[in-house]
Parts: sequence; structure tokens; C-alpha cells
Amino acid sequence: MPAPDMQTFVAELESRGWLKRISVEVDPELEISEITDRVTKAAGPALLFENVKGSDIPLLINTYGTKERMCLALGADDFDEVAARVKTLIKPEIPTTLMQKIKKLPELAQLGRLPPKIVKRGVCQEVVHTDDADLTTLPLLKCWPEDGGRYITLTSVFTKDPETGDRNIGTYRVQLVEPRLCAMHWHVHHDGARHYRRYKERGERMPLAIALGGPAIMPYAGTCPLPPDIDEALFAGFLQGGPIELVPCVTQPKIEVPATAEIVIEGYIDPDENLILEGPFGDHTGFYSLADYYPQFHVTAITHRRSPIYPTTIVGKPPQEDFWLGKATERIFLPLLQMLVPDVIDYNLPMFGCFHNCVFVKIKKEYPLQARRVMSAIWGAGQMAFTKIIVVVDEHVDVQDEDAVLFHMCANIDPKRDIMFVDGPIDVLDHASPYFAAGSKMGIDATRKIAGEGLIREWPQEIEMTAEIKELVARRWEEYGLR
Ligand SMILES: Cc1cc2nc3c(=O)[nH]c(=O)nc-3n(C[C@H](O)[C@H](O)[C@H](O)COP(=O)(O)O)c2cc1C
Ligand SMILES: [Mn+2]
Repeated sequence: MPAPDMQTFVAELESRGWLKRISVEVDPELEISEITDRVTKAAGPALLFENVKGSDIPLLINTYGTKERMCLALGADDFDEVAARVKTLIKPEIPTTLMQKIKKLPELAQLGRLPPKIVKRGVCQEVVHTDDADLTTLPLLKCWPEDGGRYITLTSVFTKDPETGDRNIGTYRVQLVEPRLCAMHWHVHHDGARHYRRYKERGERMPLAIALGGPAIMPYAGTCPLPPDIDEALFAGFLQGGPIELVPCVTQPKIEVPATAEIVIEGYIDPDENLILEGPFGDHTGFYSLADYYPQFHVTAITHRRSPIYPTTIVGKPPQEDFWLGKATERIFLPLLQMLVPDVIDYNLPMFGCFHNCVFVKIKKEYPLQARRVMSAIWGAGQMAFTKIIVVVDEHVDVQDEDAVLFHMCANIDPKRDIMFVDGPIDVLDHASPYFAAGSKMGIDATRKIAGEGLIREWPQEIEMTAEIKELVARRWEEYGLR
């Protein structure tokens, strides 16, 4: 079972030799970033900085920075194991015989246990600071040299729709402005910002809480691209294999947070208040996102465990820790993408594409211009809609093999005929789009062309040795004296 809280997860990592404690004093301004960047890029361990300058709280980073650690957090041997569970959830096999029904019962019982459970008490409230709450007691990082300030980065931001009460959890960075004031950087396309607009329309104050830590899957759950109005806490329960325990906040009782969180920052946003300048921030695009105006988040309380740790992360030029959070999503959400776009056999968000810049898609082409239909569908599918470049290849191409995709892309296109441009919403962090959050996208049809797809001459066969000869040579390899 996935670890029920971050300290248990730290112990699990440590017992496997996947965590390193650093006891010398380090500076949360830039020094931790440079150390972490080097360690992540070398596929090194999770890091627990026990002596962070200016704070008594140890700092945990690079927690999810390898496939093994991301899988351990999910309590799975492989991402595909979780994807298979998602598949049975959305496409259940309907039992017909009595015996099959009886066999299904435990599975059904488990489904009923997934919604979060509200409890009265949680370790996250062992210590409560209200009037004396002060964010500068936490070891907040300044990640990159030109950053506008210090940031809380691995957040789970809990909000509710004021009309329906539907909960949302999103991972949104938060910039420290004053000891009890932050800037809340939720993108206009994300659910936290949508909730904010609802409060603004109603002229009501928006209660919210930022949880740090909790079950090991919690920081991941906040990054999941679930459809609006699907509660990430429910999905977290699915990943956890049992309900997430939530406890009402002390000063914002309408909002509940994970009972096992390390630290919780409670507060509100007044939608009538001015926005404040947030950023610049060294972002996962490999560039600084430009400073812009975001809501003011006023802190009303900080609660924490008796001896908390502070989980955080940095983003920047890939690979960073978030690459593995993204890979987990790519794999786990494949069955959901296939529900929307059944043509997709497999896909790959290559590291260099930084999530939204590029996706490789594999289809079994059965009719003309099918690749274009797939592109259009992807540009309408949740957060995949922000994909700037889509490359579609045929079913024999392994999309996980980037060279193989690029080989077919270069070989199989007549650029004028096979590249399609569309306009649409673009990721807020994209700096190349002509407008903020709006610009163009490109689809490259790298499939073999067939009748109905424009003027095509006879299409040659791709070179492939026969299976017989391959087998023969494999068998005789030693005989040839080659290594
Ligand atoms: C490390 C990390 C930092 C992120 N920072 C932000 C952020 O500052 N603002 C934002 O809107 N999304 C950010 N995201 C992306 C969102 O968490 C992600 O798109 C999520 O699915 C949004 O959830 P929502 O659809 O419920 O709003 C970040 C993701 C990761 C992995
Ligand atoms: Mn959401």
C-alpha cells in the first residue's frame, strides 16, 4: 500500500537506500537548487536537508525524481499496473454468472471506499499557529537567480466551488510576499482559477488551504489532469486503495485537508482585492515565466505535525523531478485518453517537450486523414489541448523511441501537404505564442500516405530484414566470431 504520510515514505525511501540526508547547513536561496539539479540530472536519491539556513524544519526534495521512487509512491511495480486499474474502472467487465458476480464483490466494495473520509482530528493540527503564523519560519526556496522571490512549490491547493461545494486539489506554486501574504499562481485554465472566478462573481471571500505532504500519492494527485468537478481527493483514494482522511481546517472550516499532512497553510483570497505581481519564476519550460498579476492569498493559520518536514521541488530545464510526475500521468491516463480518442494506441511526451510542447502519437491508420482527426481530438482533450506540436506515426513505430519517431517524421512528410496549423488556447507558460495563453499549434502527419490524402505517388516499402534471416544470424552469431 502507498505510504499513508510523508514521514513513512521517507523511512521507506531510506530503507531502500533511495534517500540521502544532508546535515551541513545549506542556503535555501539557490544553493539547494544547484545541489538538487545536479542530483536529479544524475538520477540520484531523494534529499533530506536537515539543516536549512533560517529554519528549524528539514526540507525534502527530489522525492519523486526517479521512476522507481514514483512507482514506490504509487505502491506499484510499474505505472502500467496503475493504468490497468484505471482501465477496469472506466470499462468494467460486467459479470454474467453468479460466480463472476461473487468474485467481483471485493472490487465493488473497494470502489465504495474511495471517497475521502472526514475525520475530527489529524496530526497535521498537532501544532496550531494563528495570530503568530509566519511563513518565513518555513524553509522556502529561491529556486533560480532571477526568481521574483521565495516560493512554496510542491503544494496541494484545496479549494471548493462555492455553488456546488465540489472540491479541487491543484499543484500551484505560491510566492512569498510578506510573512502572512502570498501570490497564488493558478493558471487561468486550471480549476483553482475557475473556482476563484465563481467566488468573484458572487462577491464572496474564497477560503482555501495549502497542504504540504500527506499520503505519498498526495503531491502527485494535485498534478493530475482530471476533468473539472472530479475531486482529486477521490482519485487519490483510488491511487491509495482506500479513502484519504481529511480534517476540517481550524480557521477555514469549509475546507478539509489531509489529516496526515506535514504542514497546512490556511487562508483566504478576497476577490475584490487587487491582484499582485508574481514572478518571474524559473519554470519547467526551461525559461523564466514572466511576472504577471495573481490573487493575494492571506494566511490565517499555519498548522503542522509536531516535528514536520517541508516537502518541496524545483522545476527548470529537464530532467527535473516533475518529469517523473508527468511520466506517471502519461502512463496512468492513457486509458482515459483512449476513451476520448480511441485511435491512440500509445503516446509519448518526450522530455525535451516539457509536457505541453510536443507529443508523439501512434495510431493504426484505417482511412484517409485519420491522423488529422486524432490531432483535432487531442486539441480538445483536457490539458492535452495545450500541446503545441503533435506528431502522428503508424502502428509499427515505437513512440517511446524518439529517434524512430523523428526518422519517420522526416521521411514521411511533404511539409506543405502533411503539416496542419490551428489556433487555440496555449499553455500559460509558453513564451513563444504571440499572445498570452493564445497562439497556434502544429500537427505533423508522419504516417504513410494513402489515397484521399492529396497527391501521392507510389509509396515505397520500408526496409526490413526477414524474420528467418534475423533468426538464423542470431543463432549463428557466436560462430562469426563477432562481438
Ligand atoms: C511541480 C509542479 C508545479 C506546478 N505549478 C503550477 C502552477 O504554479 N500553476 C498552475 O496553474 N499549475 C501548475 N502546475 C500544473 C498543475 O498542477 C496541473 O496542470 C494540474 O492538473 C492542475 O489541476 P487542476 O486542473 O485541478 O487545476 C504544476 C505542476 C507541477 C508538477
Ligand atoms: Mn481539478
